[in-house]
Amino acid sequence: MTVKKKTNLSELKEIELSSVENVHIGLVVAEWNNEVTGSLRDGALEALMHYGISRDNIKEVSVPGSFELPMGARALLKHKKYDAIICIGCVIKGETSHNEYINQSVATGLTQLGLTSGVPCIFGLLTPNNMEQALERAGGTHGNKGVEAAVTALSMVSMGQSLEKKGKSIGF
Ligand code: RBF
Repeated sequence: MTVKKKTNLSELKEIELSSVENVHIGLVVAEWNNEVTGSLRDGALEALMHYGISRDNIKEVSVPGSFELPMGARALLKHKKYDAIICIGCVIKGETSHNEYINQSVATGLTQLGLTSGVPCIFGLLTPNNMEQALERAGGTHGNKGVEAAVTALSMVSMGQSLEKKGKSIGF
């Protein structure tokens, strides 16, 4: 299934970024439900480029499933090069409770990585009840959550930059 409704990038909020040419973003994409994660990835890439991030400054890696997203993020963090890491996955609720374990561990893992590294690790994980709900959020009637993940990543980079500037101005 192709992306049904594209998010209108021109309607995205303004984000103040200094030296945008020096901003590096890591993107970790889970292969499970790749019809969905592929659309989320495309949305994230389009949004990043809308804000002026060069394609050369975006490093993309794929991991087998969403459970591996924190490990993918950690592998990128080791390079100490990225200003934010966007993690994209889709865990569809099934007949068993696997989804609860995966979703919880991704949330905990990304929270820990972000807090310990100081690099925002963005939770771009869809947790729908079925494929229909997933597609609605991957370019369908509920927009594209990959775009939102990219906006969140750059908003956090901007927040970090603004604090650095303030620090300098008062002489620390
Ligand atoms: N990974 C996903 O990204 N989305 C899923 O919907 C998903 N469903 C799974 C269901 C079961 C029963 C299992 C065992 C794994 C599932 N995975 C899913 C894969 C998981 O994220 C991980 O790759 C594997 O468990 C190996 O660590």
